[in-house]
Amino acid sequence: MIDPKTLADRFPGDFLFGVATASFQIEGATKADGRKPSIWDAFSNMPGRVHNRDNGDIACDHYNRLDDDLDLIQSLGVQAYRFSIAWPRIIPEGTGPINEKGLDFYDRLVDGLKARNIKAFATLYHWDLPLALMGDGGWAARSTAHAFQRYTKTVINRLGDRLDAVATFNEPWCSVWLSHLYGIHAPGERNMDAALHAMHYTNLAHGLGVSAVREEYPNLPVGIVINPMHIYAGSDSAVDQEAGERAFDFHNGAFFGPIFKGEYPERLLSALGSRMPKVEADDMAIISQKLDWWGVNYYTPMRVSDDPTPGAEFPATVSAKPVNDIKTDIGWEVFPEALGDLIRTLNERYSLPDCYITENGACYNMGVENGVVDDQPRLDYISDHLAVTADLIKEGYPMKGYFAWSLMDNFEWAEGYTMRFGIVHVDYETQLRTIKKSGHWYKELAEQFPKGNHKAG
Ligand code: IFM
Repeated sequence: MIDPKTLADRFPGDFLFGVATASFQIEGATKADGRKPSIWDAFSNMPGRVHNRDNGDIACDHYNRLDDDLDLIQSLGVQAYRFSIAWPRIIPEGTGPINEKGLDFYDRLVDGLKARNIKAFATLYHWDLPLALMGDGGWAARSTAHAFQRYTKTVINRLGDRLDAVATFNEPWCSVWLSHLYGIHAPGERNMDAALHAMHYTNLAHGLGVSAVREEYPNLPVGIVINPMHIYAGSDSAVDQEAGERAFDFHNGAFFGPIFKGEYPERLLSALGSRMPKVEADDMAIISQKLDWWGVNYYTPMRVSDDPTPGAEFPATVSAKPVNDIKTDIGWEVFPEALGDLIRTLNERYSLPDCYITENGACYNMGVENGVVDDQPRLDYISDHLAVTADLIKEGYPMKGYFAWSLMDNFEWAEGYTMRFGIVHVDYETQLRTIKKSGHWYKELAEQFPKGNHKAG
């Protein structure tokens, strides 16, 4: 275990330590104050989609416990809170009437953060698409990108004066590939053509969202949060190396290419371009507007080999064996070096702005014993990844902050409530919050900041 104060010495004094959550995962109150269903309400009500048929109806009941949860965040000594805004609370049908009560909730949230001197990092889309938009095709429809632009304008007009940063999307990889190709997340589609439409319209929505933010508050730092894969080829063979490049283009290039270079990767276009929707004349310019920052969500590396099956669909890869036997309770390989390799590779290939680690953390499911949650493996995971982050700062990469995923245990999507990522334990029967050992450790580190005189290294 790294001593938090020793680790703190490796970060600049203005480095931000924060905690992160997302609306659908914690809020509950899915029918309160005019909110209408999202695709995740529908998906979790369908048998066989979410473990145990868990849903977001109550979750952490954060909607009704806002002030106590803000006190909890403050008690962790952090400087920033990353949260997402639920589109179905703001424009419940996706298009049409605006729901003032939904905006009021986030007004209270942001004011509550300001009153506690905590920076507000908002994400506009963390997967809770208003269900009504599925009637037009959801993310496979161009009209959804325009609906997103109006939603963005509505939110920023109301909250933009008090936000410290805004992200358009959280993890487009998940809302595109995991949701439309692999069928694991809502809406559970398994179709490459649908996925390619979702890819382009998500990228377009991001660009339209950036324009909307800048029209309302030109000085509000705007960015996007991506979960890029650090891809290791399963062997040194030429076919596996080439498989690694294809995987890079598919998993990362599909988003980094248009956003940071104004173009889709060549390999992706030649394999799948004919199945993409029409790219209109201004689309790529809208998508590739310069960003103020970007967020990286990192948990585990991706290891791939060539898929030798004749006619295998792009990227034509299969999973290769993890090199580290240590896995978290959700089965993800622990490999902190990949975070460093990932940031180096992405900066080599794209010209990237300031970077925040907007999510990092680990799933361990130990419970409360005698009032204590001893989650030493999570503490080790976080401290090892922070050590890599400090190395990156020393090498000159513009790493500006770190948000632990997550503030508290919550609805882990298709895994329901069984998988726990919080640094605070939630008892879902009583809604009692208990700060875990990792949370106490993180507090000791975070409360060293801000410091005016820190030197990175
Ligand atoms: O819980 C999720 C979060 O919503 C997005 N990033 C990964 C986390 C862990 O799976």
